[in-house]
Amino acid sequence: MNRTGAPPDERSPTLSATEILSVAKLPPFLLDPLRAAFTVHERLHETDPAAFAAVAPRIQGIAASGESKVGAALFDRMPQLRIVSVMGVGYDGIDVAAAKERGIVVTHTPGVLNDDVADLAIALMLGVARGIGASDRYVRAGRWPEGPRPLARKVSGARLGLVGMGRIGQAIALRAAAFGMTIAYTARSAKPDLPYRYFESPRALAAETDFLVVITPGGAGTRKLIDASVLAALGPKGYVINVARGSVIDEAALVAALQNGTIAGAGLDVFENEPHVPQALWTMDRVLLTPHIGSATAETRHAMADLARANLEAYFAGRPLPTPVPECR
Ligand code: 8YV
Repeated sequence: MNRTGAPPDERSPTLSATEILSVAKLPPFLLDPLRAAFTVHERLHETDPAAFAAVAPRIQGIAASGESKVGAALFDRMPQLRIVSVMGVGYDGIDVAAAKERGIVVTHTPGVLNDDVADLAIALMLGVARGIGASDRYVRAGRWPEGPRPLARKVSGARLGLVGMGRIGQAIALRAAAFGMTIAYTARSAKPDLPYRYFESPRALAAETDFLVVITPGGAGTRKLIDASVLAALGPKGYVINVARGSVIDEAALVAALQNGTIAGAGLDVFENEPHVPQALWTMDRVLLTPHIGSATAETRHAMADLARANLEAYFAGRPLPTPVPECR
């Protein structure tokens, strides 16, 4: 028996009656506790539209991932929907304006993934500059006896340009400082408390940068922010690292810039049309590619799952939300 006198395995009657739709393939360490607390319909809108139509009028919460796309059309199927909890810091796939119009709050999981995403940005920067991927393939192909690999590019002491200086941007800057890098950034506005040089545009920043690291939110406001002109400003010795969203870079322009030698290389964790990566990049040694793994460690994904669940539970228990998105605060 627990403190309320109910058997320990009994769900709270209010919560268990609350119906939740998961709109993404969520990990078991989020889905299982959600199932224990709520009635969860797993991607029913995709797998069984008829069954979804029957339950949609009762659904009060959505559990989503950072890549989920949810907008007015889905909201309108669920008149009782009150909360969208995103397991991810990015929520550019959620139409927050449409949610707010319908009295739906949106929450996300900031903070807990800063270290991992910053670590991956550094790993991609070092990896592409030092040719880690290509070197690994060289050894595995038994080619070392042919001779040494071409000389690589030194990272320590180089110029880092951050596109975005939020929580994760600052975590990247701290790490880069330990590599003796000169750090500059662009963002919507200067952050005078930070000791880094501010540039008003990505193009101006790129012109003074060796490694341009993109870590700004996705969405309409940043779509194709990094275009052909920014890549041209970065120049033939410059590298692009993207750990933000594929939408922030004009991918066709990036592929062309890599093919033409307009820039030196790229380390990419995110793409315009995931999980599809332009085939032109597959064979290029001057790029390092990872499949959107910025936050993908066991420690961090568990922390994100706990926070995503805490937001849902707080909402339905009438407690303050731990981490609503800024527009819903
Ligand atoms: C994950 C992400 O891909 O946090 C984000 O914005 O893109 C990622 O951490 C995803 O959201 C995990 O559910």
